[in-house]
Amino acid sequence: MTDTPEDLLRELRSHERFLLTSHANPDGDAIGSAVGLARILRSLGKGVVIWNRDPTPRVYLSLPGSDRIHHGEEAPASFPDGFDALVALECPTLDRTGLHEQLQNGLPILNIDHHLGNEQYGKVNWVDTSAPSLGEMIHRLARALNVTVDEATATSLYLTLVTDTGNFRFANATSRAFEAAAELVKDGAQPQEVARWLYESQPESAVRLLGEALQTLVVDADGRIATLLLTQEMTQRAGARPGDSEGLIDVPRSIAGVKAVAVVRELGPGKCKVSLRSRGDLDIEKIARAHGGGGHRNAAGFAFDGECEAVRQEVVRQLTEILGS
Ligand SMILES: [Mn+2]
Repeated sequence: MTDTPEDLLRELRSHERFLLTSHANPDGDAIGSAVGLARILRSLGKGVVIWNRDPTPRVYLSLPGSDRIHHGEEAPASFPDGFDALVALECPTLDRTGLHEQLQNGLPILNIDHHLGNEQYGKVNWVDTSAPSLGEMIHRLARALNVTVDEATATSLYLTLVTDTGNFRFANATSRAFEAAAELVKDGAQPQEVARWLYESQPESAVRLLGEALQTLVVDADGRIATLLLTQEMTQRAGARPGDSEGLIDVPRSIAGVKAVAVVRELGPGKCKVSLRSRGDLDIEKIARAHGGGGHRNAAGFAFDGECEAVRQEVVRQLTEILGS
């Protein structure tokens, strides 16, 4: 565990107007960490605007404050002149924001992340790859800043632990994850509410999309690799909207004996995005990194040009290679 760096605390105390951003296609950790940090900084009297390139997935919109996140390629009002610092959350490179060009404007960048391979692109960099979620780091930051964590902030940060640890099932469900969760519940986090948002608020289209995707299930390598495809045609048939495929990857992952899972998502003609998950020591991050993507040892993703089925076969080939025989 790395201590909250003094230089980061100094930067946070000395600036007044913060722009917070996170990665494209934000997940629960990206949203919960940003909303939590925004509340912490506001409680210190600072001005904060959150700007993500992509909209907040529907499942997280119940989180108080998530509806105030600015999204799109266009900058929020008074950016950059009305700001004096930029905080990048969960981004191993500034590229991952999808707003790289807009964010190159001379504002000091405070880089807070828990991904392997972070490129330390900030004026200040706090990267702790052993943190179970970025929200756990934000929780520690709140303590270092002597901020009292209120109920809404605690719930935001608790949500990051639930989503990044797969509901406390993944390898990162460490004692630190449970300790942070216990502290946050003491501070007023509402686990039942979070569970209802995440697991009992599915739109019909998401369930229909799951039905479409499951028909493409292929299991390879003697039952060790499971893959799904998600084409634009399937998305249209299900009437699905962005965010409806969140959590889809956990379904093939639930098959007994499966060590690695891939979902190949068609973004446009000849353009795909590959999401990978693995169990145990199997490091799929290196595959993602070789293709210009990134992530963690057990969860990573990257963009790949090609037709879906061809991309699937290539991904299966590479997964088979790292699995060995
Ligand atoms: Mn994370």
